[in-house]
Amino acid sequence: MPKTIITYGTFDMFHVGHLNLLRRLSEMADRVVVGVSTDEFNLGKGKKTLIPYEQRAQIVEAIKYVDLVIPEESWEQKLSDVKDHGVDIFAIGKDWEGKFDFLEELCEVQYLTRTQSISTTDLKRSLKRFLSIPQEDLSRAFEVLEMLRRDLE
Ligand code: C2G
Repeated sequence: MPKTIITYGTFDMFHVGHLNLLRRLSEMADRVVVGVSTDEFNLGKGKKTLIPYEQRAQIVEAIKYVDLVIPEESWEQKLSDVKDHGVDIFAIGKDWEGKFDFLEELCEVQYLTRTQSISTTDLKRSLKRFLSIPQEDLSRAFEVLEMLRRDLE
């Protein structure tokens, strides 16, 4: 019997950590279903995404390891999703360890090791740091770069 696996996530600023997780899921089952958190649901999680839901869902859908994308709109939907999609395995990163054990009444639950040294939070922090550089410092930096470029010509 082909196996179905499901996971959920925001997948904002898609990076290699997200890709590694989705690849792992495709190695654990024949069919991969991904619940992508809607913008409204994320606000409830205290998360404001940079990339809107429609685009995040399109990106995840385009990943070759993924067979189906569904919107994640509530915490409660997981039980019915597992039933509706005939899920055999629920898997998610270890940052959620123990949080979804209640699903064990319906399917296998696995918490997977995360990819080290990459996260959307860190990417956002770097972007914020870059965007907080005073305008005059940025223009000065570009002037210096321009002079260097001319010298190297
Ligand atoms: N992830 C990973 N390695 C990283 C970063 C993320 O393996 N370096 C995994 C996370 O553990 C998660 C998935 O990628 O399983 C998606 O991560 P997020 O987009 O941060 O998902 P999150 O907002 O935690 O949403 O109902 C559950 C939630 O929807 C999970």
